[in-house]
Amino acid sequence: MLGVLIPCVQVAVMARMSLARKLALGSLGTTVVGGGAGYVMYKQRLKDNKALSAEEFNAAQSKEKMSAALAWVRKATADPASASSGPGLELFRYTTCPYCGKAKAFLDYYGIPHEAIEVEPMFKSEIAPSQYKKVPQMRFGGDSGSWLVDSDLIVDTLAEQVGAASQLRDPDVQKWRSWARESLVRHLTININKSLASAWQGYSYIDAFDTIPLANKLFLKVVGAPVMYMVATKITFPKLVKAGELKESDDWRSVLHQQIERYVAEAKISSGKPFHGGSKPDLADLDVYGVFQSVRGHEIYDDFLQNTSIGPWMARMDKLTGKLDGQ
Ligand SMILES: N[C@@H](CCC(=O)N[C@@H](CS)C(=O)NCC(=O)O)C(=O)O
Repeated sequence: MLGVLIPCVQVAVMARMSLARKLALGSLGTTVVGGGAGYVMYKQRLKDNKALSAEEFNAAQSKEKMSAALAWVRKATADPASASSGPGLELFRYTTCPYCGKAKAFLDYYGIPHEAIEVEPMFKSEIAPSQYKKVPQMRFGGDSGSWLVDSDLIVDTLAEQVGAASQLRDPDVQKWRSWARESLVRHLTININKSLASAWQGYSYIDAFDTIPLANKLFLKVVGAPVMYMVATKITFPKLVKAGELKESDDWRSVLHQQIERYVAEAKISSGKPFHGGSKPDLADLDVYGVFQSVRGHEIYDDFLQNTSIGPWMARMDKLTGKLDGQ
């Protein structure tokens, strides 16, 4: 609320100033107020989000319901015609969440029928019935159904059902999965939130969702963009420096390009192999692709398609996950 009210005050004060001063003061005011209010909320959310682990939550689900749901996943992938009589699978996600992208890429690639439900990030009412507070979350069987949460636990559990279990023990697949989840997510985060304008653009995706009220959309941008800017520059960036993945003086965009080229080179995609997995994508390809999808539509996505050699792989992945069919 505070973050929405104060910009209205700013507008009145700024009416007499030059355009340049208005812009400078406006963005400073939005950063300070939105960022300040948002940072308090952010700290509280971190606490709430940690209250229950994904493992504890998954373990508390009905074993019978879960094994029936997993049997349906096995049947649906082996015999797609049988899938319509299933329990109904919902994937609760934020479009811009890289972990949600991993779960979505898996479901799309294996053709597991599901409904993707956009969670409104401020109040998260869509996942209110669940005690676990982060996304992605999967629910089989509607209101009285059972939940499976956390992208790695979702992919690992479903991989066992679709004949990809051996990949979970392949060190090279696991190496790239953890690169996607840790390095790639962080490099994208700092690049996307490098400036307030870029962080704001990162929130523009919500404009496409009629389910999210206008006031929430504005609130999310005014509060969310400065928070993401602060998190990226004050938390994520120092973590990357500490991990030796970036130097203080480096250009963040060039380092992102180098990271992407590492995947292309080491997965041998540049030397004619279509995927890390060979002729078909494996779990490494799916996780990497899923993380990339969280920034699809942002300027950065077009930038790395143009300025690295990931493009042909991305196009092949788009085709196999049905992205080109408008999903
Ligand atoms: N380890 C989890 C991480 C999930 C996660 O951090 N999701 C973020 C969105 S990208 C989230 O839900 N944050 C809590 C919030 O928005 O309140 C996974 O892989 O699923």
